[in-house]
Formats: sequence, structure tokens, C-alpha cells
Amino acid sequence: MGKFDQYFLMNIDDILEYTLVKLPEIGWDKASMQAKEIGDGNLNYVFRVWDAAGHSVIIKHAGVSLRISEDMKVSTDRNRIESEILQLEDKYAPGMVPKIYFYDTVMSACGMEDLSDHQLMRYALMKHETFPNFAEDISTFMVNTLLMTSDVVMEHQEKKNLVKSFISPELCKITEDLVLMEPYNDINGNNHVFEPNTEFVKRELYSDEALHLAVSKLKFKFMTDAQALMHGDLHTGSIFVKPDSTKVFDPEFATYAPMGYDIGNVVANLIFAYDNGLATGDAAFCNWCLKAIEEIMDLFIEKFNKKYDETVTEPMAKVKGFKEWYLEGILNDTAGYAGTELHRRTVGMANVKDVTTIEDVEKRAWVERLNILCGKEYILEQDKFRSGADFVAAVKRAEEAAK
Ligand code: SR1
Ligand code: MG
Repeated sequence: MGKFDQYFLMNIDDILEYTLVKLPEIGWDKASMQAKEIGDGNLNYVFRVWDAAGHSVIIKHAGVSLRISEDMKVSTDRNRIESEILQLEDKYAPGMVPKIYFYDTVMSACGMEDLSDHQLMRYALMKHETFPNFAEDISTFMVNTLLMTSDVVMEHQEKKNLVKSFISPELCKITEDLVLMEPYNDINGNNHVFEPNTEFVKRELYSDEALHLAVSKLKFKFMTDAQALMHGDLHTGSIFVKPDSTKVFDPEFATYAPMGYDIGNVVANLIFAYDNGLATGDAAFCNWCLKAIEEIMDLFIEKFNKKYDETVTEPMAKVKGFKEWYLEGILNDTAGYAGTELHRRTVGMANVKDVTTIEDVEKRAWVERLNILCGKEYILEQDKFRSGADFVAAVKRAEEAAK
């Protein structure tokens, strides 16, 4: 039996050996080969392997428990799901995801394109860098990957097979609990609430029954509405950027669910970048963040309408008025799930560095209240958000109200 014929958690030396076994065709210069763990997520180990001859690759390796918590066990099958979805997304949004070289269901690892010439978007945004093509790119990615995998376009048998293949109950449960429940009741004691806002969180999130009802509907929609194969964790830590390139990665939470979950994640995470700009007084960066939100939503709507007309195959989806009804539902969901993402990243278990690194206590408390109030408006008044400007206006209202 070979060393890699049975699962174990690999260290740096194992990873070097493993890379040679899995990717011999690269022609590695063995003597200068090095590996470094560069993972920044909550779940997996990510290694960059390179040599002096200019070869490099990323090896992503899943452990049996999550990095963020030893107690949380998740199937290592997530690596297969991720690799297969990246291959599918490359078909619908060519060049917008890293290339997959292999995946290995025994070691729960995959090898993929090294994107070291890009930056992780969250860190670039924390340096207040801006990306002129981002709205164009991410709106294309979302329209192409979401609409093309929906029942409106995809042949229904093929779609149902994808639903079956990409269901990951444990990862869905993380979203159902951490995003769509715990921020509103801290039922499992996982929440991280910024101390100065303790009373505010109790009042605005834990005690608002109308909010709880609206979130319970979003939770059940997430669990039961297999609308499209969404990425499932489309935050700025799942996106690599260069001024002229956007690459989406890390779709291990992908599953069939409402399209608005992905779109709402993008909107909310740009608001976290905005928070950082606001707390540090960078007006130009703040303007870019809001402009990006506005353009993403307007471009999504424009491209969705065009692609729908070009690609719809389902006869009943061609009935007059259906497209408009379907898009309204997506926009409602986008607002709703932008709201839940704003809340869970502010008070839940998995926070974001854009906000947690804000040193000024008053300012951090202020932008966290902004997130909470903006999220509530998105959730409670979902049918008010029909354009990019509508989404932005709520941020400005919350900014004032949170003072
Ligand atoms: C326990 S995992 C916490 C979060 O990290 C991932 O990136 C997902 O967003 C998940 O909700
Ligand atoms: Mg991730």
C-alpha cells in the first residue's frame, strides 16, 4: 500500500512528496522545492508548492475537523464537491475560476492553479485598493453560473442530477445554523458580540419578533428552494483579484439554493469594506465601495434579462410576466440574504477582518450598528430593493441611524 492510499492529515513534508506523486508531469526541480501553508479560511489547509524553476501549484487539503473549531466535524467529501464545481463554473464563466489539475477523494485534496499574481480581495480592500473591472466581472460570473444551472435554462433531469451530486448536508447545516439562526438567538453560544454593542444586539437582533419571522422564512427558503447551483460562500475572501482579473474560488459550500444567497453575500461583503473605509475616514474608497454595489446590482439585472431571453428553454418560463416575477424573487432574496450575511459576520461565529481590525472602539461599534440596521432593512423590506441605488440608499440611511 502506498503512503497516500489511506487518508491522513498531511504536513509540509508530506505535501512536497504528495505533489511529486500527483503532478510528476510538471517537471519539478526537486532540490529547490518548497511548500508553505497559506490558508486563511475557517475550514481547510491550503499549501503553496513551488520550485526555483518557476513551477508552482496550490494544494488544498481538507481535515476531518474544521480549523475554526476542533469540535466541528465535516465530511472530507467537500473537496470533491469543490473541485467538480470549479470545473463546472469554468464551463459557464470561462477563465473566472482557478484551473483544477486533479482531485483525490482518498487524501481529500486537490491541486489547482496558483494565483499568486492576484491578491485575496478582502486583504486588498483592507488596504483600500479598488478594482475597476470587479462589478463587470462578478455580475457576469453570477448571471452565468446561477441562471445557467437553474430550471429555467438547464434540462430538468440534468439539473436534478446536479442537485443530488452537490448536496453536502453538513456544510448546509453550517449555513443554516451560523447564518440563518444563531445571529438571532445565540442558541449554541457561538456568537461573538462586540462588547460596547451588547445591549444594542439584544434589542435589535435577539428581541425583534418581526425580524425572527422574516429570517425563519429565509432559512426555510434556503433549505427548500433548489433554484440554482450557487457558490454558497461568495465573500471577498473567496475571490482573488488583479486590476484586470477576477477569480472566484473556494465553492465548498456550493449547493442548490436561492440565487440571491450569492448576490447578497457580494453586496454585504462590500459593505464590510465600506465599514473599514468609513472608520478610517477614506471617503474616496467608501465611494468606490458604494459605486461597486450599485453597479453590480444594475449590471446583474441588465445581464440577467439579456441572458434569460437568449437562453431560456423551459416553455412555462417563457410565459409573459414570468421573467419579471422570477427576477423580483431573486432581488427579494438578494436583499434578505445580504441582511443575514451582514448580521452573521457582525455578531456570529465567523467575523470579518475588515471590521474586527478597526482599532477605534467607537468607530468599530458604529459601523457594526450600521451593519445591523442596514441588514434589518434589507430583511424586513425586501421588496423595496429593485436597483443598485436602492441597495446603496439603505447603507446611507443605516450609517446615519447608527450614529
Ligand atoms: C464553521 S465555518 C464558518 C464560516 O466559514 C466559511 O467561510 C463559511 O462562511 C462558514 O459559514
Ligand atoms: Mg472558504
